[in-house]
Amino acid sequence: MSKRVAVIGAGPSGLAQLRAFQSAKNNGEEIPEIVCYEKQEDWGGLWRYSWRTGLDQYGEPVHNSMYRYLWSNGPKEGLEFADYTFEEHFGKPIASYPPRAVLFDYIEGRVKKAGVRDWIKFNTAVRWVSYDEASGMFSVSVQDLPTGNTTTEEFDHVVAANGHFSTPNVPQFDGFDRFNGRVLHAHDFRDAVEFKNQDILIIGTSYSAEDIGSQCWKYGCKSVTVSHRTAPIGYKWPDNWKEVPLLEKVEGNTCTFIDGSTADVDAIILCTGYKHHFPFMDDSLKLETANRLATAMLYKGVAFVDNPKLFYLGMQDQWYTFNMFDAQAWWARDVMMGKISIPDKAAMNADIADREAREDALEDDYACIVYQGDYVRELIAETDYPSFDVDASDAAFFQWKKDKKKDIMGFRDNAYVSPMTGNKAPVHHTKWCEAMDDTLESYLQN
Ligand code: FAD
Ligand code: NA7
Repeated sequence: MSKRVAVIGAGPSGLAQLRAFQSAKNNGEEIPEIVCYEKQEDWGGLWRYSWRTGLDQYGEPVHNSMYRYLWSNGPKEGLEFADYTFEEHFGKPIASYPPRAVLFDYIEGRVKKAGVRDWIKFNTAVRWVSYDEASGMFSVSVQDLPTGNTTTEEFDHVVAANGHFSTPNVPQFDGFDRFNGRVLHAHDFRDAVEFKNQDILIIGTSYSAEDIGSQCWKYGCKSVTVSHRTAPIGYKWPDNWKEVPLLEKVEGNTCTFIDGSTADVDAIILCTGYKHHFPFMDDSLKLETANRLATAMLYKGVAFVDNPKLFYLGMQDQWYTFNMFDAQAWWARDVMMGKISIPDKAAMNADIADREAREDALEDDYACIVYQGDYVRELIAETDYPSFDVDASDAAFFQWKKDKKKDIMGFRDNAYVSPMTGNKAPVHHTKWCEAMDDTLESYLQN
């Protein structure tokens, strides 16, 4: 097979694509030549922690949005790889909410075993992707960051796996330019200890708001105020935590909210989400979508309708993560290898409209979980990705939602059943609130 495939990014989605091809190769199939471009010096995407913020040593925007002390925000039983279980990697069952370093180790374990590192060009940023109708090929221009040299190569297919939680959405509020403390976006948040003994204001009500607030609380901030645009989060928060309507203005250190109430704070953290950002894509190839379960422009949530030789992985809002990226990568692989055919454009657009309508009709988070679980099931049924008990993953997510409602600062102390092995995770040795050491060595102790 003389085809060539470019994969952009070596985070969980890009690595899923490499593993999908390597698995076909292992089964004796002839696979295309794969070149994966990764702008960082190592793999793992967001799970590879970096202390840097702003621009990196090459003047490149820092990709990392994760912070120190981050533990999985959902149970690991919802994200487990079907072809490489936690038990296989760690040699024993482990607790349900692993810290970042533990999940990085797990992600890395699978691709180390697969032996795909040589397919990746590290420190290489993709600068431009265009498509030539006449030749039917993509041109991919990349820059080697250490030398600055730019080169261009031709590919039959491109897989964009560059993530969408890296370019911050940064609204502005009146008085920010005169605020006497630090204003930062979640993307630049690194260490909760910085906010010890401080009163902090968080804007936003989703995962980053919840978790960064909880981190700051755990590591000793004086108070947390969370400002919402749509609705409060509504958990039973600790006494020094309150929820207020949207921020109206800031004068000195005093924040005034739209109901007229005020709070004096030392720092403001914008947990206002991220943008799908593809500065390297020609306009005709650029994905434009909201952060939702049914992405616009993507047939089966993966193939770009205007040019289905191009695939986007992991561009959905995410309940399911690693095993959803796998389902997408195996499906995209089989399209590229001619095992799955792409219908005409009208049928692809009908597929997207149907997914959007079904998402719009969902009534609550539980329905969203089932919707995305069904999507994973749909894709894996079309490939040889090991099928697994998606209902059991849904069940772990359901229980997680209930556990959060019961005790928002204690939900990570619970344990769930693996959909892959059927084994229940052990309860972690230390309560999340008291576990200050989040190293892999500490987490794995019995
Ligand atoms: P990423 O992990 O973002 O990887 C993309 C890769 O592409 C990066 O390595 C990047 O360097 C590379 N890249 C980007 N642009 C270029 C370019 N131009 N050229 C070359 N390479 C490029 N998920 C969970 O399951 N559990 C969690 O607890 C969880 N916590 C999260 C916490 C935070 C703060 C954030 C932001 C996300 C979290 N997620 C979590 C979701 C996360 O999106 C996924 O787990 C996963 O990292 C997505 O993988 P990805 O490969 O699609 O993207
Ligand atoms: P999300 O889940 O996209 O949430 C963004 C939040 O920001 C959400 O609560 C929005 O409120 C709020 N938002 C966005 N713009 C504004 C403005 N202008 N004013 C006030 N509030 C605003 O992003 P997260 O960072 O929390 O999570 C991203 C991923 O990181 C996630 O998958 C996790 O795994 C970790 P809204 O509800 O729209 O009113």
